[in-house]
Amino acid sequence: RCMENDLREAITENQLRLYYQPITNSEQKAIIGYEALMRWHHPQKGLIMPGEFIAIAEETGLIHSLGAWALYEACREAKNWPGGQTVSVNLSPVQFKNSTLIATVEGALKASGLEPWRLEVEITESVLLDDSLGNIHTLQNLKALGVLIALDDFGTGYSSLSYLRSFPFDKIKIDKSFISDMSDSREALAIIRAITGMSRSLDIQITAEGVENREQFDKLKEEGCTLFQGYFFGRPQPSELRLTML
Ligand code: G
Ligand code: G
Ligand code: MN
Ligand code: NA
Repeated sequence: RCMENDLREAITENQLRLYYQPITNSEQKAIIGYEALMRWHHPQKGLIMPGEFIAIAEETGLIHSLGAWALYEACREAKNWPGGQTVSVNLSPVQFKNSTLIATVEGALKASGLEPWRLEVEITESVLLDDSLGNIHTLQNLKALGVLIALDDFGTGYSSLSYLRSFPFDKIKIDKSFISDMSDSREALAIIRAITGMSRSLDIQITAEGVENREQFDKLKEEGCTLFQGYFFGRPQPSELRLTML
């Protein structure tokens, strides 16, 4: 497996980078956080996106070292941000189900000195499909460390909404497909409304992902989204080039 060997080398040869995409509040005045998105600077092939290597990393188990690296690196870089913004790190389901996760998150916080409330982990709702006690324990252990927990790509999985009751997530991120379809799909808009309506009664913050224009931004504000992320505000960039003002 050529890709597998290359990926192994990516870790040891320092070819991985995190790019940071800004997340803003509804006043659109402040950047309150960044999502860390992994990039691979391959010495021959150039820039490789996570869509091309995360699945292989999961199949081969390399995701454990990749994921641990991302947690340590994100905390280390965020510690240097004068604005004190949060940093959101995506967790693979494989990582989430692994017993070493809590120690890894704790290690990243300790090594960097980052305050735990400045780290947010993002998990996809598909992780919670089985609704098992193990999931709840993992979420509780993360919570006990003081980190924030976001439910990512919301609306794309089998939204069994019952788990929103079993565990208090800090944020829900509406999948970008609903935002891109919102203007010509009544169904997409209806789902956005259902999510924001529910969030109001559960007191959970809603992030709209993939906001690409002013029209979408205005509409989503009107619908009650409170946090926004997308190319309209800024693209993912290396830490030193990240957008710091809107
Ligand atoms: O920018 P984008 O192409 O970066 O990301 C594509 C997908 O890859 C997203 O679904 C994102 O959640 C995932 N991804 C990006 N970075 C990471 C990472 O560090 N860990 C994991 N597990 N997934 C990531
Ligand atoms: O982890 P998640 O699946 O949410 O990752 C977000 C993905 O969405 C990343 O691949 C990121 O690069 C991408 N993204 C962020 N903003 C936009 C946007 O405005 N439009 C589109 N099409 N993709 C976006
Ligand atoms: Mn994400
Ligand atoms: Na998402």
